[in-house]
Amino acid sequence: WILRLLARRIDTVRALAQEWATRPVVVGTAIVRRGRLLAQQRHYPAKHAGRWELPGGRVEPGESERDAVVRECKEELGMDVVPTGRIGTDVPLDGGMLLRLYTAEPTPSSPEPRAVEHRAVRWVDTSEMTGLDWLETDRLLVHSLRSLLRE
Ligand code: 9L3
Ligand code: MG
Repeated sequence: WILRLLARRIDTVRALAQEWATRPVVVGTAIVRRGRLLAQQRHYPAKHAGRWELPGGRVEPGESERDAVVRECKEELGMDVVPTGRIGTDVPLDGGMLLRLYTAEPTPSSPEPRAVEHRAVRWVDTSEMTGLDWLETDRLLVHSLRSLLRE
């Protein structure tokens, strides 16, 4: 019976792991240049308007997370970026999604960021970063970015 009990436990853990692994992912992007982080201010929906976030969005079906980072930075900022790694931990979002943070560098020929769908974009240093009115989910992540920025 102990084996049967163990088998049932393992099934439960496997089901949970499966559920977690298939949660839709929203990628966020930490773009750092000359010791400053790029932040953008949301314009919509109303409940997020005026709050600051890291650029990014939903990964589309069949798309890799890194490709989503590149696509979202192009759509939202008009920038060309290269993802360089992952940082921080996954943060749960409404609707069962997960926010997953990537680091990225602008390509040498990338245009300057423009607020295409957003209210504003800004390169911030550590103290400006701390003072911004971040979305709660992003505020949890920006602490892990301090080491990337210049004091
Ligand atoms: N979200 C939170 N922080 C972020 C990003 C890029 C997204 N840094 C949340 C806001 C939305 C959801 O994820 O509820 C989907 O993002 P989007 O497609 O509206 O950018
Ligand atoms: Mg977005």
